[in-house]
Amino acid sequence: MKKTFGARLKALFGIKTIDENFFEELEDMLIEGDLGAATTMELSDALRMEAKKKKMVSGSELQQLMKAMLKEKMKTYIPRLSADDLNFFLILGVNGVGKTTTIAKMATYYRSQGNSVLLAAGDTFRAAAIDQLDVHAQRTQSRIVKQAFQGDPSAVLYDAIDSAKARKENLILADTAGRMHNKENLVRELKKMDKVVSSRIPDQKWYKKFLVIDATTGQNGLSQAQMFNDAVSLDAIILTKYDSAAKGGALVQICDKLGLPIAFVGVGEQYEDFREFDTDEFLDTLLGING
Ligand SMILES: Nc1nc2c(ncn2[C@@H]2O[C@H](COP(=O)(O)OP(=O)(O)O)[C@@H](O)[C@H]2O)c(=O)[nH]1
Ligand SMILES: [Mg+2]
Repeated sequence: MKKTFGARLKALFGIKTIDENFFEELEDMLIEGDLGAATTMELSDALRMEAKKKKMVSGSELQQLMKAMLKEKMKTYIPRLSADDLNFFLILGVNGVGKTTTIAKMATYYRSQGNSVLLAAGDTFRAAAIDQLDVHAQRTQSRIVKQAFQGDPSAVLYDAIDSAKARKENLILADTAGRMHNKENLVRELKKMDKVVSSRIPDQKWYKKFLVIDATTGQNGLSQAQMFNDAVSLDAIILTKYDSAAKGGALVQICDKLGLPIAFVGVGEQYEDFREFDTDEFLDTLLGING
């Protein structure tokens, strides 16, 4: 079996001699691990300096230094809800990344904290998407607001806000389509939804936009984040499928380049396979520390 990224880094940091070969191998590995050229060079330059400054430097010292540097680039944001105001979470991301599954997990998570959750079926692009959310609504005992297939997603969100206000529910989790006939349509639709929600939600402070990123996607995650961030200005990232990914280096780049924090991580297909993001845990796994 092919070794995971963390296991390979661990093996590299375990070698006795820290020489130029070591740094070259490290750079290749970081590039392969989706950390991107800029972050890779910044890290390897800093580690080289450290190795030069001290005469004897161990691999594990460099590994810890690298973790500290990456930690500075990563922020977490664990969203707490207002009990008295209406909170609105717009869940965005390309097709298949795990948006709908994540909504069901979030519904379970926030419901267990005593919130009343309403799901909004904003993915009207695929007929099956509405049924899928319906099933999750039943299983998580959440109410759902939906319209017919191919309806206007912004109208669904609008209705959901009115409905939640009337029922005094305090959290709306809105599903969205990750795909349209073309990118221009998608961006237009995203901006329209954002405008509708902004104008209808009583307090902007409680409106948050999350981008779902599939950990198995690699480098492409950065361009996805850039596209959505340009369209609607994101608040945080949710990483999914971290159970099946050997690496999550693209996340470091997203945090570094766009300055976005990470909220949650999905680690399986069950509702309980959902964690608040923990930077130390993530970096220890990524870098093969304590692995
Ligand atoms: N292993 C694993 N699978 C996941 C995770 N999150 C979602 N999935 C699966 O990914 C597939 C697509 O999920 P879905 O929520 O429909 O994606 P959407 O198109 O973005 O709404 C489904 O088969 C999910 O079960 C996760 O954290 N781990
Ligand atoms: Mg979906």
